[in-house]
Amino acid sequence: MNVVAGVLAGEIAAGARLIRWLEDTDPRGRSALAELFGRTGRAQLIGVTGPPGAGKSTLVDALVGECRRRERKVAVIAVDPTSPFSGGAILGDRVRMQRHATDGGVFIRSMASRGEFGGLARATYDAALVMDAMGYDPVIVETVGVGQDEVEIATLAHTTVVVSVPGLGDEIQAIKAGVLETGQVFVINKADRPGVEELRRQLELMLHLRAQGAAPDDWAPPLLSTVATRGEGVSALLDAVFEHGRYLTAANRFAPRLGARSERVLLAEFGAGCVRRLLDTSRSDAALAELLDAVRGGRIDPYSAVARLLESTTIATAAS
Ligand SMILES: Nc1nc2c(ncn2[C@@H]2O[C@H](COP(=O)(O)OP(=O)(O)OP(=O)(O)O)[C@@H](O)[C@H]2O)c(=O)[nH]1
Ligand SMILES: [Mg+2]
Repeated sequence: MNVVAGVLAGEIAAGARLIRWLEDTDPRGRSALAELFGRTGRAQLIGVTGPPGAGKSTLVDALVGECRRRERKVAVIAVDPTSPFSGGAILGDRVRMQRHATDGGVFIRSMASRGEFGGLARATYDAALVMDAMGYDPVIVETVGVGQDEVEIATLAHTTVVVSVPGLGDEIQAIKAGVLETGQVFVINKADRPGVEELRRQLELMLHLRAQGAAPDDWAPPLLSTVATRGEGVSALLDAVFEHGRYLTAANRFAPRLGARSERVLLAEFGAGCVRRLLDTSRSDAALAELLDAVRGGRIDPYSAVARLLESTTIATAAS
């Protein structure tokens, strides 16, 4: 099977294989992606984030159902909650998502947390590109809003849906600040629970404060409520999300979102590549090996060592 042709034809097996290659940093993945890249940039990437147990998966599942009713091909990236904050829920997610398992218009992928910093964000970016090239639109990414990786992923999305729930105490505190400031659609899930009014007041205040620093043509984030388990409010939520997609397109901000993301990937990958090369070089370069040894031995602080590296010709050769 030609993977590129398969992905462009929307074949799930081809897409799954390419995503696996990319996760494993198999060189075939990068070259296939290079061929596909021109066919990306169409899908609206929707991040769904919020505290553990907020009902994100239930909500995503309901959004998938709503997309299918509207005859949209929809993909989901579920970031495996391997963090201690939310153990165990992924199994439930899988069971719930099973009802879409035989529907070719739905493509669901789980991503496990990577050891390296930012690895999860990159794997998500890669998978989203593949799904986009396969013709899925929207692509929904579910993340638990607790870590830096999650904020990274939220900033990857065209539209970030911030889910909060009543009854956690200081609800606003449970949402990562970066996400609160950048979210485009706010939703109170579990609106069948007590405490909805208090939470609504908190969120309205936050949005009010945010609006004071906004330009007149900036998007005004709506505040909605849902009962995901019963599908209530889900259609209105999807409307709001698509409305934001149209806003971005009209304001010429749709493509730049992904472009900015690609630029960050470039810089991160370039940095990692330089470090790899530097370490390789250190095997044959005595001065460099000595400097690394001095840092390990505590004879020089790492910042001074970096300054020395940047001045030396070694790094210039290593990076070229
Ligand atoms: N009462 C009520 N319960 C809900 C609602 N939405 C989800 N739940 C329940 O809340 C629990 C957690 O739902 P999940 O969808 O797994 O939540 P999550 O945010 O994906 O959880 P993690 O991925 O572990 O962070 C489940 O038992 C759901 O049935 C709702 O609107 N009302
Ligand atoms: Mg979940």
